[in-house]
Amino acid sequence: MKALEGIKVLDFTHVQSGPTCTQLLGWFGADVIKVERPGVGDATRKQLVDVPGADSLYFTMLNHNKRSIELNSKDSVGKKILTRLIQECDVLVENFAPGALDRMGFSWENIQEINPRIVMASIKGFGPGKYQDCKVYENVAQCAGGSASTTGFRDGPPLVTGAQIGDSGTGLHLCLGIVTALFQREKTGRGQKVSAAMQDSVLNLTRVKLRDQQRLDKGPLTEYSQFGEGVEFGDSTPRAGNDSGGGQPGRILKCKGWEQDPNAYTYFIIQAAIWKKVCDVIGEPEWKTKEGFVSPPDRLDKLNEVFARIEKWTMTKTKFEVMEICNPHDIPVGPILSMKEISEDEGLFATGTLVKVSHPERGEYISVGNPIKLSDSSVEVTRSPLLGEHTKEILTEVLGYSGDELTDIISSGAVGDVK
Ligand code: CAO
Repeated sequence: MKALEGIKVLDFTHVQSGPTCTQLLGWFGADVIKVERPGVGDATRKQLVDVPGADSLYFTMLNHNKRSIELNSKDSVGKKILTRLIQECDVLVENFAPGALDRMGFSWENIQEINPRIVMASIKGFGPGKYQDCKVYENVAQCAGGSASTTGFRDGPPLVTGAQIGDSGTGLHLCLGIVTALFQREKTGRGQKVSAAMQDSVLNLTRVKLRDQQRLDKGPLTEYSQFGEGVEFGDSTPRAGNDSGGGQPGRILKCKGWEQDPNAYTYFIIQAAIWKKVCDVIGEPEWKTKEGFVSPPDRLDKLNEVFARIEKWTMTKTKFEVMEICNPHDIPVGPILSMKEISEDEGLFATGTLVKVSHPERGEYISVGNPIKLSDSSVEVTRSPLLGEHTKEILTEVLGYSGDELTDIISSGAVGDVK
């Protein structure tokens, strides 16, 4: 038995943010029915194509454990089928541009009337307010949510991060909202509307920087390298390079081979508790007692010197050797792993965090499995559906259409080219 077994999800999502949410629901055992425009489907099917004629990795890696039905939701027959799906499903998830669902004739009010038990979950770029009508993509959310202004180096421009905190981050937030609403429905019998804005989700993930914004009103941020370097603070949280966010000085340092390998680096943190061990490991035992080096506040204006010395040591070791040497001393270090190294990591395959999936059009590929492990609800990652692969199955098995009615629906053109 899977945690969400019996829960039917009408998946009206596309691109990345919404599909990450419904993929999680699928992994937890829900029956996810992805509604796609006939003949077109989710735009990502044909974006960043690497195998001609096959669904792209962009699509396949975001749409595992789903069924696909082609349905024109602007056509009268399509609307009738969509209404039936809303009646049958427990959850409707969508991430259309603001107002798109209303324009189709399916406002939250109408949806509630059709099925008062349904949980309707929406992702938009912004919450209510002056930007509520904007279409939004990942990097816009990273910028508007405060992440970009606090990422990068002080003397460089704002930076976006490779982690898709705007899309996948919002999908995660929405997923939690949906499961919470289902839990509340157990008691009230009623569904509700769940909303997650990408700006809000990014801000939630960037909350330590809003913490620093308010601390700045009380004085300089002493744990930032900038303080030790004697550079004045402005009126907003600055970009902090690779400083650690929690007050313990940390940096990314070169390791052996950095001249050839762009990822031969390690993260290195010098927590107060392990400072003496760091001194021994790098060969500077006198720093343990040397004036100006003993306590963390003493060292704040010498962090560049300290890390330069540690780097002299890390450059004599590979990033993995640094880890092997430092771990037994509880010195927090972390190798900078490339995507190549990650995709070859047997340990990640063993836990199901990485999976190999077989696809009829593209063969075998690697994907990220469910990163959330439930001891009583195992996950089997199944391939993404082909466009409209389950149209007939959903019309007959889920909605109960048969005979002439089914024939009329299929010949109407509202459900694509049914095989
Ligand atoms: N049948 C008929 N019409 C359909 C359909 C179906 N099955 N599925 C979608 N459509 C229609 C929509 O109704 C809409 O029509 P109208 O513009 O006439 O109302 C149209 O297709 C396009 O939908 P869209 O505006 O959502 O798509 P877009 O490509 O123009 O915009 C995006 C994409 C992502 C910017 C926008 O959907 C958005 O802002 N979503 C919310 C924020 C979000 O999730 N962003 C993350 C995206 S991942 O980076």
